[in-house]
Amino acid sequence: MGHPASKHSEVRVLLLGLDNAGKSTLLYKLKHNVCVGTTPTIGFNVEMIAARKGGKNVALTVWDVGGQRRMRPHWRSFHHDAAAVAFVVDSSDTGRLDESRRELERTLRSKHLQGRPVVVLANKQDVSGSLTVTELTERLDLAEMCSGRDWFVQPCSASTGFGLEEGFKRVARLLRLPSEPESVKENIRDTVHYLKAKSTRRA
Ligand SMILES: Nc1nc2c(ncn2[C@@H]2O[C@H](COP(=O)(O)OP(=O)(O)O)[C@@H](O)[C@H]2O)c(=O)[nH]1
Ligand SMILES: [Mg+2]
Repeated sequence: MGHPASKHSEVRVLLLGLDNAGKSTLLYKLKHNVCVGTTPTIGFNVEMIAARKGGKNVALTVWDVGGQRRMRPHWRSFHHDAAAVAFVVDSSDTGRLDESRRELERTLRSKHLQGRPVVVLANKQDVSGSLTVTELTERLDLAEMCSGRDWFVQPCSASTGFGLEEGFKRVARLLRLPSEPESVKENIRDTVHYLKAKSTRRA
């Protein structure tokens, strides 16, 4: 359960991808278009984005920690309570697709990210000759890599802003709010207590 006074849930989204994919540009663009607040931090960028989910307000804190080599030892703590992964790919850089695929594969192996949804942001769609969503999906072998979790490929351009809002709406749609599994657990616990109490009374 969230804090009773809090009107919205806050969930962490990891913004990952190779260097030069466009993560910083994308976050900057989001900040100026759809962002509700910003927290200056050391060693990484984070922006808070307002979203809606199931009639509720959700604040997505989007963490860009990828480019920082010295942050790598801390990645696990970032993975720990991440609700979703937004993975940025430079769709115009076919030469680095294999590297991108390996990076995503490595990320998804993290035990903290099991079952978490992935939205691949097929960035730089404004560049002529960039790969389409279908081509990227095949070349990154996404169906295989993301089996067992929800995933989606969103075409976008961090330069123009095209597709960014849609991408994060998709993130909000696919993720599970932290309170969801907990309230299910609470329900189960309450039910077990109730049944136990009944059966003791009857015995
Ligand atoms: N044409 C184009 N260039 C982009 C786009 N997004 C980022 N870039 C450029 O790609 C380079 C790397 O972007 P940056 O945000 O620093 O990538 P990061 O290393 O992932 O943070 C910069 O020169 C950006 O201007 C895009 O959607 N279209
Ligand atoms: Mg950057």
